[in-house]
Amino acid sequence: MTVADPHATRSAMRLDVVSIFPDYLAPLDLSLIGKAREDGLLDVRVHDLRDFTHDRHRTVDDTPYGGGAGMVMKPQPWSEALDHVLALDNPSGDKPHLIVPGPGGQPFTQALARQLALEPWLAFACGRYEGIDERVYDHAREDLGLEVSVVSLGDYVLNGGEVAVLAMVEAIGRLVPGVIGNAESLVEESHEDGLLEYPIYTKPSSWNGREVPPVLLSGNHGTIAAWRHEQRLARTAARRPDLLHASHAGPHGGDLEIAAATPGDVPELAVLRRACAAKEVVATGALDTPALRETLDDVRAGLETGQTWVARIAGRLVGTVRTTRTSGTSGTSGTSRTGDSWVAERLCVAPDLQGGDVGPRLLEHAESTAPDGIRTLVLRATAPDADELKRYRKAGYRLVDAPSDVPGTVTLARRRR
Ligand code: JCK
Repeated sequence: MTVADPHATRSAMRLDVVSIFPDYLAPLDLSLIGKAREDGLLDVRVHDLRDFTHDRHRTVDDTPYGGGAGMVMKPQPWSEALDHVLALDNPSGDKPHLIVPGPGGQPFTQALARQLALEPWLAFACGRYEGIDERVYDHAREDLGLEVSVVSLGDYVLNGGEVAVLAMVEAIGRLVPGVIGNAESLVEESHEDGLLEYPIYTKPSSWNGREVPPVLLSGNHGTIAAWRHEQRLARTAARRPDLLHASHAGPHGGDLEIAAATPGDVPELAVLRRACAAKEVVATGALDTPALRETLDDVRAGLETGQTWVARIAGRLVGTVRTTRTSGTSGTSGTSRTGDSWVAERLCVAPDLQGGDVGPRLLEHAESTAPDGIRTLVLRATAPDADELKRYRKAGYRLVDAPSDVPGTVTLARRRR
């Protein structure tokens, strides 16, 4: 007799793991993940890389070309192991997303776990020694057509990929529908606001002379919620100050105050500029972005040319823009005068506040400082993404076909009434 399966809409997520220490992955038989395998929600298969060697010593490593410490994993066993994984119970020729743990990979985060939990099939390649011959990655991508991601568990050095795979499979597996019985626990997690958890207590209310904080016994849910929020803020400030920003100060972080930059603003300004430069590097792939090499002295010197404006909320520097006047000319001869224009450039907003009103308010301020008689407002932007261009359009700016002195920079303009 068949029983209605509440999870019948999704077939088991398949997870293949290749390692020279398959026993290292034995914990995947236990606890929540082991139960999910029994329930048919996860289909985990562990493979021994040495089964794909052909010599008497089952060799998987060799010395590195170019010299250096340690040994490197040979490509051949990996190639055969991947062929085996791809052929196993796979009549329709589906392809897994190949995850290779490595100390130099993209960080494994809850956001990445959430993305990977949507995949039907993941394969994990556990390296050892100094890692795997680079050609295995190229072969998997280019010849096998796999998506390959090198992923790091964190900024410390392990001896191999196995522990990282245990952590990743646990983090990903618990996000697969049905693996965690209580769906509420997951709903709560998706309301993340970037603060650490509040402290938790259970019975007895007095233990070894230690009391549960009385507020938790008060039955006053409003007071309890406020106390828990305070605890989260205090903990985050103590343990993870990097997670704390102005948006946590409360619903009204304070008013936006715009002022002319002074030498005292230089250090904060340099940090903000660097955050924006890093985003440009990612967008353009230009590793030589000058803004990334800007020193404190450069930022200080920049205050002398044109006018730099800074925006603060509750004391925190959240944005900046620079305004200058240029003599406007047009035409290839460069002689026909069209009147001076007012240029706003190096508009930069703290990454966590982009898309809000800091950018528009700064731009509005920059425009309001344009002298009378200026007819053209120019906005220079470096490698704007589609969202930014949309915001500039909304502010009345249109892309103009003007030669740009800085590569990657685009020029937008609007007429002033
Ligand atoms: C996979 C082999 C060992 C040890 C060389 C690394 C500067 C290279 C990881 N978060 C993480 N830390 N470590 C790993 C990880 C380590 C691995 C393998 C994952 C395969 N090793 C190893 C030292 C080096 N140094 C830093 C040079 C590899 C994950 N995920």
